[in-house]
Amino acid sequence: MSGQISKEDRQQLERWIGLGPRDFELLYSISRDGCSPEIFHKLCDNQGPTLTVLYNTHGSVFGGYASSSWTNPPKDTLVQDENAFLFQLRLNDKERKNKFPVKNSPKALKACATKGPGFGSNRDFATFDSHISQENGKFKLDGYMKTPQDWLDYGNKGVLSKGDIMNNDLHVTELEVYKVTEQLQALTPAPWRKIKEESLEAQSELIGSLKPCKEQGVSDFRVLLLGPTGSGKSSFVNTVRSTFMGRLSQKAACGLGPRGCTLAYTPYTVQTKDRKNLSLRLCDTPGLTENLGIVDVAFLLGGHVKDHHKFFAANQIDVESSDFVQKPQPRNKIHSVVFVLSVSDVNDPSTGLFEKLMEIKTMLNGKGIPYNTVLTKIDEVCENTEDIYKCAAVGEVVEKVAVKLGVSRNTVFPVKNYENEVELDEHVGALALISLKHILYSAADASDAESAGETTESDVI
Ligand SMILES: Nc1nc2c(ncn2[C@@H]2O[C@H](COP(=O)(O)OP(=O)(O)OP(=O)(O)O)[C@@H](O)[C@H]2O)c(=O)[nH]1
Ligand SMILES: [Mg+2]
Repeated sequence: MSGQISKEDRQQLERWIGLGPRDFELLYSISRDGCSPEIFHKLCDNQGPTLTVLYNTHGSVFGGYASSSWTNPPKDTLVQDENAFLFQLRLNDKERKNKFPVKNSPKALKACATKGPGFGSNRDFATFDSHISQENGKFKLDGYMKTPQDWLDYGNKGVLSKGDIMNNDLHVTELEVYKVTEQLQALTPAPWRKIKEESLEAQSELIGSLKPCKEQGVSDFRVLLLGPTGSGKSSFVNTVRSTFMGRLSQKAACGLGPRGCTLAYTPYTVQTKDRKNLSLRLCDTPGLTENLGIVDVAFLLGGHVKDHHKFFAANQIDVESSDFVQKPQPRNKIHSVVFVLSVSDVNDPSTGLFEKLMEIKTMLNGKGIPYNTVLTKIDEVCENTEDIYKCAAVGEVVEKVAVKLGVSRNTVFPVKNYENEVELDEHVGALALISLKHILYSAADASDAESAGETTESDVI
């Protein structure tokens, strides 16, 4: 549906029509097609139910619904319509919702080849009777509306004057006619997850406001990314960084190779467009099990591993080496863990990966460190990132991960990382931000609980 009518007004009209969800297809717009009876009839005749909506220069919105088709007889012809009604949605830019049902249904509509849409036998409401040009962005329509007390064929709201409906003024910026049809359920499957639509800016601002508890003397949440080689950990870092920076960032090296790409433990900062750091370090790690063993994960959680330490072939860090931090500061410890798994990791039964993840999960539960799962490469299941929450196959793979890890589904977040794109994509960004928001919510909860003395984290090893 294009056109000016808002979602809220459309929902109100659906309720007034009373036949369940409707689709509104814009057939005619005077600003787009010109104000002309001939064009109106050419575009709107024999289309079934239609909605005519006018927007006047005072910010008032009103019109009429016809469940019978418009036609183009040479002379004025009355058309029967039991379901027709006139309505108002706004007066002087303020919400004002009124429905005026037809009283005299055999005379509900007046059709004529030389006129625009008309309602009522003596034309309780007429739109236009000739070709009208646009002047300074408005059309001085030559129709009229009688005051509701004089309406013969439509409901009468008693005290309302025509000024109360349309300011007694048919200078309009727009007149639209929509075709109204049954909404096909198949076109709008119920989403497997409901998501509040929020702009990237609003989400970014909210995420930017999340900070660790002051009492702990820690300025950043350390978020540890764990997952097998090639699952998309480094790509997730780049995707989050790109979304905040407003341009593609390739800071973390990505790629596939026999030995994996990332070898060092690397905490990344995330900067906003105006170069302010978020209270966040996204800590990239080498591929779990191949290059990073469970004991090293425990060391990482406790803050015992120096930034940029290189792991290789799951060789455990030497606790005597200078890269091993004997007395970690609170700021080195991990506040939240993200299991980064790709769709194919979930479906690959051969690696023993999930056994390892369950071991780590037990460790995290013991330490009171929260964890979430980011499910990458979701484009392999659903090509269109806009449809992720409507795509049943994505819902299924999310459920599969949740069952395999023994976690609730609302801790598993499908994402598509930047990998082939050279420009930013708002849907890719939105998926990344939703996951990050919840990762930080859980880190903030744990941080609050710790400073309130609700957890007793035992020190690592
Ligand atoms: N199609 C698609 N490809 C992705 C996605 N995320 C990552 N990739 C690709 O997968 C490959 C591996 O991604 P990385 O981010 O390097 O994976 P990693 O988990 O950091 O791997 P290691 O550093 O080896 O442990 C790269 O070629 C990426 O371009 C995604 O969401 N969709
Ligand atoms: Mg990597």
